[in-house]
Parts: sequence; C-alpha cells; structure tokens
Amino acid sequence: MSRLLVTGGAGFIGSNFVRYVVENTDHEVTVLDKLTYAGNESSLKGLPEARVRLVRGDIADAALVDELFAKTDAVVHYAAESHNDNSLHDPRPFLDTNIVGTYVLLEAARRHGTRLHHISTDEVYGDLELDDPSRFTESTPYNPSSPYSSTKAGSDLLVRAWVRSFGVRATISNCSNNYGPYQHVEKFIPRQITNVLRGIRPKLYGAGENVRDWIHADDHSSAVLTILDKGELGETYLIGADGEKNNKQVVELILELMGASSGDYDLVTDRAGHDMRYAIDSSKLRTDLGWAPAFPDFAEGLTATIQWYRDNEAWWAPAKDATERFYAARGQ
Ligand code: NAD
Ligand code: TDX
Repeated sequence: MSRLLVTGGAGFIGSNFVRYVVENTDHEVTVLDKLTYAGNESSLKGLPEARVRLVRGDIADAALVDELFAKTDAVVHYAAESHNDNSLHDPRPFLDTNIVGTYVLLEAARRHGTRLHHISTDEVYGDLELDDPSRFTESTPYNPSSPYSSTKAGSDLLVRAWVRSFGVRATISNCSNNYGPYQHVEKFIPRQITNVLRGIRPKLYGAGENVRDWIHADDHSSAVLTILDKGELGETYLIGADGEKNNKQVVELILELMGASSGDYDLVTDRAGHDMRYAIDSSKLRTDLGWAPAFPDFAEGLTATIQWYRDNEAWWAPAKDATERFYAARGQ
C-alpha cells in the first residue's frame, strides 16, 4: 500500500482517478486542490474517509507542498487551469498554476526524492490537418497553439529538465480528450448534453469539422496507474483509445441518444486559433507496458455519461447559467 498525493483531485479527471484508485488498489489518497471554479468537493462524495482526504490549497504554496510531500510515497499531478476558451480570455492563471505550480512541485520532488507522475495533454503537439494520415507519437515535436497548451508544454519541459538536471524521479503522460462523469459544463460534451436537457440548442464552433480523439476517463486512470507501476523513469507515454470523431458527429450522436432531432444545433463563432485535429498513437504504452483501454465503445460510454448528467443535475446546475453567459458574450 502507498500514500498517493493527487493534485487537482477535485477536478474532472482527478476525481475520476481518485475513485478508480479507491476501487482498484489499496492506496491511500490525499487530494491537494485549490477548489477553483473547476474544482468541486462533491465530486469526491461517498468515498471512504479512511482512504481519501482533501486538503484545500494551492500547488504554488511551497510550504504546504513541502509538508505534504514529506508524508507521500508518490504524486500524481493533475492540477491545472484546463480550458482553452478561458485561456484566450485571461491567460494569467494558466501561467501561475500550470508553470509556476509545476515548478513548485518539482522542487519539492527534488528535495524529498518523491516519485512524480505529471499529467499532460496531446495539445502540446499542436494540430494535424484533416487529410493528414499521421498521428502524434512521443517523438512529435512540440508546437502548442493556445495559451493553455503552451503552458502545458512549458510544464512538460520543466519536468524533463528536472529529470535530467536533478535526477527527479518523474514520468509524463500526454492524453487525448477525456469524457465521462464529473466534467465541468464549460467543456464540449457536458455543455451539449446539459444544453439539450435545458432545451437549448447545442453549439458547434465554426463548421464543426474539428476532430478530437476521445477516451473514457476510466481508461485514462488505468493508464496512469500502469505508468506509476511499470513506467520507466524519465519517459513520456502517450495515452489514447483510437476514438477520433469530428465535433459534428459527436453532437449528432448526443442528439440521437437523447431522442432529439438530427441537425438540431447551431453553428457559432469559431474559437480563435482552433486546433483542427488531434490523434494519438499509443503503441508505446500498449507494447512496452501492456496497457489496453477497457471502454473502447464511444456510444456506450456516451450513453452512460448522458445518464449521469440526467441523474446529477444538482452537481452541474450551479455552474450552468454563468457558463452560458460567458459563451453568449462571445457569440458562442
Ligand atoms: P479540471 O479543470 O476539471 O480540474 C482541474 C482541477 O485542478 C480543479 O479541481 C481545480 O480546482 C484544481 N486546481 C486548479 N488550479 C490549482 C492550483 N493552483 N492548486 C491546486 N489545485 C488547482 O481539469 P481536467 O479536465 O480534470 O484536467 C486535469 C488534468 O488533465 C490537467 O492537467 C489537464 O491538462 C490534463 N488533461 C485533460 C484532458 C481533458 O480532456 N480534460 C486531456 C488530457 C490531459
Ligand atoms: O461549445 C463548444 N462547441 C464546440 O464546438 C465547446 C465548448 C467546444 N467546441 C469544440 C472545440 C473543440 O474542437 O469541441 C472540441 C472540444 O472542446 P473542449 O471540450 O473545450 O476541449 P479541447 O479544447 O479539445 O481540450 C480538451 O482536451 C485536451 C481539454 O479541455 C483539455 O484540458 C485537454 O488538454
């Protein structure tokens, strides 16, 4: 049994990871989370208090981080400002958390010799054209487009430098787009599901042709546990489940699964600098570490996700109106 520190464990992917750890391992978990607008204490509701503890705090608070690292065997670092649209509106918190926060964790890992796994995104590689058959691999050059993805790229490079210069025991993973329960309504899939539930037409940016490579959050979690267990220090692993779909296909599937009419959506103002296509080649993770996704059926995973939003309006409703006002002010 190990003591895990999970930063950002009250967010979407972090809380799914904590739940997955409780259900599939003996590890004890301390969550360090600032509970920003994106963090939600109730995403950890129902988990056993003997196994999961929440500390409200900032990853950039060096004294707090130092105290927590002293009592930890391994750290999984999810905490981030995570939304591209917000980063176009106000980039500063992205630098503070994604860059400075990661730096503070690396310095603590260096002092305490703590094993660290850094969670990152496929967006660090920029985007691919629709007619380009290639996919991202661990050797694709970094070429981020947005303030969000550039700060994630910066954080990855800090991790690599701390591994090489100071011998920090770290690994990195870059995952594709996640879906599942507990995702904030600002993000594409929950926004459209909750729009339909509220009688609002789904909103597609631009022509809706942009492609994302979808993976269920539980498959992301199993991949991260696999890397913690068997990953080679200093290595980067791409995580993906061969789930490429364009945004129009996803909205059409949501409409169909929710019993709404095909074509019942609006095309709205495009995102500035909108990445066209992401696609992950996860061969290294599958071949070297023996990982495989358990939820490859997107329609099945989406059906369960829709049901979760139907059943949990009390979780998402408090954020819905403010989120829609933010988008409406931008013609989205
Ligand atoms: P999220 O926005 O849902 O959650 C982020 C969490 O971090 C929140 O609980 C928030 O309160 C917390 N946080 C923010 N700033 C903090 C700070 N300074 N100190 C402590 N806690 C802080 O994000 P998510 O979608 O769950 O993403 C989690 C991680 O996974 C991020 O690092 C993101 O880059 C990465 N990622 C996300 C996706 C995706 O599809 N959502 C895909 C690949 C990688
Ligand atoms: O209302 C919308 N309409 C729309 O067409 C929204 C909110 C989004 N979109 C489009 C933009 C993207 O092409 O849907 C796609 C997905 O958008 P987001 O959910 O904002 O995700 P994305 O920008 O692809 O980034 C996500 O995956 C990689 C996460 O938010 C990141 O944290 C992760 O790194």
